[in-house]
Amino acid sequence: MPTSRPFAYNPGSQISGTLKFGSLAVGTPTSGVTGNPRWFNGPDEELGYVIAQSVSANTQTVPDGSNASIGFFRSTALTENAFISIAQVVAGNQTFASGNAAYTWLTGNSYWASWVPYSAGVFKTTYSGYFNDNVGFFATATPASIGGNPATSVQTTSIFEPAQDDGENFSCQWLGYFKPTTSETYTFYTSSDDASYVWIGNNAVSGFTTGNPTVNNGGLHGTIEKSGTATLVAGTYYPLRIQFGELSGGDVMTFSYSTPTITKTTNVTGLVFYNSTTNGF
Ligand SMILES: [Ca+2]
Ligand SMILES: [Ca+2]
Repeated sequence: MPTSRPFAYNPGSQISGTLKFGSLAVGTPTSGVTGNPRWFNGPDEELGYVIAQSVSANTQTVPDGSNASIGFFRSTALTENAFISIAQVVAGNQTFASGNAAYTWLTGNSYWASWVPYSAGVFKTTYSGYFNDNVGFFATATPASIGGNPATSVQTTSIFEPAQDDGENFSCQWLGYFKPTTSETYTFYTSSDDASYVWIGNNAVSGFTTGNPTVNNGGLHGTIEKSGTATLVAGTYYPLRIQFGELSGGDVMTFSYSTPTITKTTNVTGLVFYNSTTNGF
């Protein structure tokens, strides 16, 4: 996710290259926007969930002392409860049972929110061709059903490429979020043949390279397990990207995790989510 993004008051038709929510224009994903209408950077989304609203009559005071027609709210933490708390204030002290329920109300009432409509599971796409440790491969590769790998699928209980030989020269990418149940250091593992990588956190969305993965299990090899760690906060949705590829011979990818209080397991039930609008983040 971007750390902040540009907003403008736009009661007119949608501005090319932006999203329109009620009378708000929202720049996407991170690029600054210049020219008319006047654009404002929203609050840093790494620090909390952001809600933006249009303010009629140009009465929202902004830091330079002028007035604007946009106002922002930001939750105190990147957790579901913190988002619900601020959404309930914005909605006039309504009670929301979940972040998704709050998001539905907000977007239905012309607010923009950085909350994602989370659905259970991670979204897996399988592609023709071996990515060969080129993390940009997936952006232009062609989805295909290969062996036991559907072209697209959602994995909710474990994240894997089947241990059987599913063919040659293909790659898989998984996109979504990992929401830990505990605040501690998580160790993530992939056991793969051939290369695999895991990114947890904002690098998973943009800026991911073979130099900054949480788990680096790159290169051509038979089944090898590699691991890496990340210090996580309970209840936070961390962006998750996993890449894997098979050149020839055996093929498998198994994802697992452990912590000082959780025995190593492949079971991610209830811990992984994806945005079903984008099939990713
Ligand atoms: Ca194979
Ligand atoms: Ca292989």
